[in-house]
Amino acid sequence: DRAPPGLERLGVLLGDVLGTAVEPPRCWQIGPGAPGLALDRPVLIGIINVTPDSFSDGGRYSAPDQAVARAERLLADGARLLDVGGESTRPGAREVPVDEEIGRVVPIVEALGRRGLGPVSVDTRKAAVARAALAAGAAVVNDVTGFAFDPAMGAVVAAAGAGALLMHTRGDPATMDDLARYTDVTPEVAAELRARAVAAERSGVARERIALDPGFGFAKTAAQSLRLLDELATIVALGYPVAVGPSRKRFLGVATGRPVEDRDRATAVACALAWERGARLFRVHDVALAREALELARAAGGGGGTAR
Ligand code: HH2
Repeated sequence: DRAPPGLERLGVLLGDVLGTAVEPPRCWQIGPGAPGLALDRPVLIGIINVTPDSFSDGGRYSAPDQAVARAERLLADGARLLDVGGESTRPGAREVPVDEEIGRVVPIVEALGRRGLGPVSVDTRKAAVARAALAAGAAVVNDVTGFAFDPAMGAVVAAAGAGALLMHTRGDPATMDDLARYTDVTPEVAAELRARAVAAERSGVARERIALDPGFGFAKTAAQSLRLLDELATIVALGYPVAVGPSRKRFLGVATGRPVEDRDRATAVACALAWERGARLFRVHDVALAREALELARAAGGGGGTAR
């Protein structure tokens, strides 16, 4: 249900030249084996952090039975993808050795698969972790470095025929705060994200399996994240499905004065604003609340994502 690749590329080029939006993709192909995710309604991505140190929910879902209960709840609330992460990527976080990360993530992916819970994405920047999680049944690799951290990532995802969620950041958790320097944040993030998408395609990942995420809070100040949220249509105009991950992040605290444990309402509003600007995928902790806000945004008819 998409235009042929050549035509689509021409559309993106024309969109760039004329400053207008291209026909947005209707489906994000993930896989193998998992049906594509239709984008005519919001795709809620429920977060399952199996890390001891994530900034808002560290250590709560590390045992397989806890993660399974969490997954059942997220799916009942309306999640259409479950994002399992074994390494915290917040500023200053410690890098987790590959074997330790595999030991955290793979038993959870297997436990979810045994119970038919999914589809599952694995939140990792390491190709060895992605390979193990994909072999265990994951359908998507969600990489906060957009496949920049590990040069083998593109080939691993391409070989598996999996979906690729490419997020924008700069540097690593130790350096990213210092790299939040932009003349004009949105076009720079758009250009860097497009380069990541092109690199992924060159390593063999099919275009229709790629989704992009501006990476709120990653190598961005609060003001820059807010600006990117407002100008999200520029990212949407690249022609890929767009995901956002505002959940409980500091920029919401700066805007509302709320502490991290009281940011789910602001998260839901941020999702609705992002929907209006053309985002279709929403990575959140509180799926039920975000879904309600997104149902209203969709019913109100916004969401064209027209670039300004
Ligand atoms: N944010 C986080 C982790 N992964 N993936 C995508 N695609 N987009 C995001 O915005 C994103 C992400 C950070 O949030 P969280 O998982 O809650 O915390 P931690 O990194 O401490 O595990």
